[in-house]
Amino acid sequence: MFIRSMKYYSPQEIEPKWQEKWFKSDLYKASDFSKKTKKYILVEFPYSSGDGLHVGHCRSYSALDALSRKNRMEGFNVLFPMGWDAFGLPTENYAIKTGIHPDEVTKKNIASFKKQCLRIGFSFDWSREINTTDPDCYKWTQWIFLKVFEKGLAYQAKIPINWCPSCKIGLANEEVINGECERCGAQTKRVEKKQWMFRITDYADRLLKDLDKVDYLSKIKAQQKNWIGKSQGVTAKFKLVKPKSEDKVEEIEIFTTRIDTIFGVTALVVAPEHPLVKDLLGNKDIKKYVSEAKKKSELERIELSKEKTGVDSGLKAINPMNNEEIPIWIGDYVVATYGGGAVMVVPAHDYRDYDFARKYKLEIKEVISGGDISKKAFVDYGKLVNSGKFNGLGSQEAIKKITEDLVKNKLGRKTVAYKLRDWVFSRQHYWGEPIPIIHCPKCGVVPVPEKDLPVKLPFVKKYKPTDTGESPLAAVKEWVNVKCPKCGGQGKRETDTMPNWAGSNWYFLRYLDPQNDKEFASKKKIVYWMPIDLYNGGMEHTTLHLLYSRFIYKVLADLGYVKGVEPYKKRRSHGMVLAEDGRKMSKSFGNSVSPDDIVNRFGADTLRIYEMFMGPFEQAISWNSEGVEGCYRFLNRVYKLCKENIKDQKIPQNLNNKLHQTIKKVGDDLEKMKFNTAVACMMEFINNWQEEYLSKKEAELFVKILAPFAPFLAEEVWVEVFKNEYSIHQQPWPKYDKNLIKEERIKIIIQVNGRLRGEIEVDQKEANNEEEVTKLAETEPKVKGYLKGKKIKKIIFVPQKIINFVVA
Ligand code: ANZ
Ligand code: ZN
Repeated sequence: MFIRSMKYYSPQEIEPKWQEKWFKSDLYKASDFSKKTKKYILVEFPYSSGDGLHVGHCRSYSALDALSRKNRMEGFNVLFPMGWDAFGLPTENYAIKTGIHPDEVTKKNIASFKKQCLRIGFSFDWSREINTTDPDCYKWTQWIFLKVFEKGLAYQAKIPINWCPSCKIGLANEEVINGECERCGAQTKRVEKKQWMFRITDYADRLLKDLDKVDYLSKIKAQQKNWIGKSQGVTAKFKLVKPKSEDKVEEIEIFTTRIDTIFGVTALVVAPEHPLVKDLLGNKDIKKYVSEAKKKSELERIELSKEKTGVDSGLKAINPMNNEEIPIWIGDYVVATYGGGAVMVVPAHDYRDYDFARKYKLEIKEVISGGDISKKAFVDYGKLVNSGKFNGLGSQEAIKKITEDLVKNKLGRKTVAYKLRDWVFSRQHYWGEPIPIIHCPKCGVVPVPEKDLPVKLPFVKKYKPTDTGESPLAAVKEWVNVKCPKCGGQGKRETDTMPNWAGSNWYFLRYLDPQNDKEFASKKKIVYWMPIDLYNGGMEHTTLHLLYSRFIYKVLADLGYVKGVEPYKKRRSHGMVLAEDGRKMSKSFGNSVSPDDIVNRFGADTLRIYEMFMGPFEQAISWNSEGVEGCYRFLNRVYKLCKENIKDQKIPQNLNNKLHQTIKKVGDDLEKMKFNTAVACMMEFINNWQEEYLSKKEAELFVKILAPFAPFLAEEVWVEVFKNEYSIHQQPWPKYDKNLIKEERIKIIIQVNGRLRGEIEVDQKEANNEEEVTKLAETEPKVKGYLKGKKIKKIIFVPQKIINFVVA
């Protein structure tokens, strides 16, 4: 009803028309090796789930599309590609539920995502579209696996995974809540499984250092640094008291960043997985404690707010600095895989240790002065006390001295610890890239020869996970049994598949040369296009995807396949789009907004403008229906003005100034990714235009800067209303007249006790700023005399007009 009442603007008529024409005329094709300056703008490709495009995707795509369009108009050779991340669990689960093959599900989902993208008019170069489940594409994902393997960075290891016996899948730590499967609520188990691992930890230092070479949002850099988690510290050895001759363990190595507190150690705590514990399982309490700990995920165990638990091992150790005997406990807040899996407990100076000591009545011994340890742990640096010959030293100095002592006596060494773990690279699922490895009883692990790639995923009827935890591929005998490429004997294929991250590790390289069947991309094209000038994606991908893909890029760089050592010059993130009720949009809350719905009712341009206008790009914002309608009204008015408020006459000076200021601000804001203020500025401009007329030439300038935001409407006006040649999106970006962008100066009257005593001129913005105006008015020579020696009792300020000092 709302739409029918609109006399002029009909997105339903104009949008399909231009969508088709743009697509047919390849308007947004990027050209390899063009002399123009290249710009590679990338948005994260979507996981092509059955839910379709989300308004969150549209926020990122609309904004980066606007920037791409503007850069094209400025004469850059812009590459703005799109593809589909399509392997993974959601599709597999959907297939299991419905009985439709994942391949079919994927094809259907991709078709509908693409249709949505086309409807919204994103200027992707569709000739470069990729799909990670296409064998021509995953051939190269497998090839990269082989390169990682050849470089010695892929290995197999038995590691514990979270296993849900009901879903029969391995879960990531994040998917286990209080020991239960997030999907079905069943108790999960920790089971050991042989997995493929990538040695990303070998690259930890470079992944950290090279952050200096890139321009990422500072919170993104901070998150990457935290995730890598580099800690400089000391490994110290604590000898066991009177080890029995058959005991294998004679000493315990602990990692600490606070060796200055070593005189305050009142216990050691080892992880339940520590080798020492194996020999103690005869004790019922210990056995019970260890098996309980195994149920918890790592994340739960280290959660700071959780109560710390432990059990006394009965063993004792000796403090290497003062030879005191201390008890050894077993506690699950100690992580097995970090710093040796054992800690020295200093209750007086560490929060976790403090809680632990309070609970189990361990001694709390102050060795750093400055706090009140009867109340809580004092964790800052300070002066040493109760520390023998080190008393009086500051923490930093003491760390140096004590470390030297330990090193000299072979009781310790300097250590760098990283939080980063090697990357588990296998999944026991069907819907992923097969790992290109053959196991041979004679030759062991044999890589599939490059000429035999891709190892195609076999078509099967049953892709449910198996009871044994093996991938469903294990049941496909004809596929599994294969000749060993080395000796020709009977071998078996690896049946694990790659994780969902595998395709997204390198997909941005495939866009450069998507049809190449000799290389993942030609070196010449890589040299021309890389690095990516701007990469936008969700904050939730900051630590995993971003880190993984940087790692793979470095491996490829070390092997000479790519240019530079960092794939992304600049990384930005958009905030989430929340539902109108402020919650996350979700099917179960029934509060989702569908982009299709908005396009049906208001058109794609309204959706785009609204998503850019809704708020600062990097902030999470709730959807607001009134805001959508407001944007629709804006576009209506633009259309109407373009038809009605055009006159061939000289444009009023004020309006002309405003126009050029708008051109400048919209351009600047786009570069700074301040999309919301760019839209606001155009809205303000049409308020001015509303009361006046523009010549067609001037109106065209405005329509050009609107084009990146509302490409359909702008094209319609450009071609059908102004009768110009197709297409507005190939017009040069307008230049503003420098002389016209100077802000008008505003006159402000200065009064003292209500009498006119002077005046000042200030910029438009300053004229609203009481503090600024007061400062200028007080120091105005003519006014100064009237204020001298007087006390200002009150200031009355009327923005843009008057300031009155009331004095006594
Ligand atoms: C004694 C101590 C005294 C510590 C003190 C801190 C303060 P970051 O900075 O995160 O590296 N730690 C060492 N290994 C651990 C493990 N496997 N699981 C759990 N905690 C472990 O933290 C280093 C600190 O974390 C180490 O320094 C150790 O506690 C603990 F007043 O040692 B500290
Ligand atoms: Zn063999």
